[in-house]
Amino acid sequence: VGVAEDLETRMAATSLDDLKQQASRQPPALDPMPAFRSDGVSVIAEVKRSSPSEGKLATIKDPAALAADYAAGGAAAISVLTEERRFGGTLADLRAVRGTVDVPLLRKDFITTSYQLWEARAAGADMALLIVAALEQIALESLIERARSIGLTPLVEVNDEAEVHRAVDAGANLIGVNARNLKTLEVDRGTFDRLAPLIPDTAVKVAASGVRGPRDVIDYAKSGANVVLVGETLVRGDDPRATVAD
Ligand code: IGP
Repeated sequence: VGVAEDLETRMAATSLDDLKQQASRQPPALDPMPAFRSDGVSVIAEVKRSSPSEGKLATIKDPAALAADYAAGGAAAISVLTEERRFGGTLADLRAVRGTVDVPLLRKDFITTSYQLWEARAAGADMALLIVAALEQIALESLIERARSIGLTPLVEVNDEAEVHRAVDAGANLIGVNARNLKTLEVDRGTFDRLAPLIPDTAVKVAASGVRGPRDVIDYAKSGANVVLVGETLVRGDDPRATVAD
């Protein structure tokens, strides 16, 4: 659909060599894993303008200022949606956030090519999202490897049991359970409880989506989440800094 056209447009405008050049001018990528493995639950706070299920979530005039509030509130990492059509994000948002905060940054997008991984690194990302449901197993494996070779930490997202096995087989060590089914867009917070026991303890477990407040964070942590990823509740909240700190 539109997403593929957007990628083609960018590929026509910026060569892979140019991206590699830009990436080489970035400071080395940050490793989020030590913070994620530390005691207690870490928060990845997300810069999210819109969603397919809710439409526009908030008017984010300055993504960098929002990200600075997240970092001040204690976010261990920040996720930036860069998908334009459905989420209203851009790589410019990611670059703006990179210019402002020094916590690890996740590029949140539908990544299917190594070009997009280079785009992520060139824009200053430290992590890249890989969605199992959107990738053949061979592609998943090669994108995990490619991400690591670029210095990016891949966050591998799953939504059912078979996808957990695919993620583990592909060598993922940072696995996100998305409570929202990307096909139906429905949120089922029980998904994490069901899938977490299938994830080996050598991997970091991320619970993503549907967090309404501190209670849900505590529940996810009790079910074994090392990290929770929160978008909508933070961008809608009037004090994102205090909300992350909570
Ligand atoms: C954040 P929420 O319910 O807190 O806004 O969810 C995040 O989990 C969600 O944005 C997300 C997502 C994705 C978006 C999870 N996986 C894949 C786009 C693509």
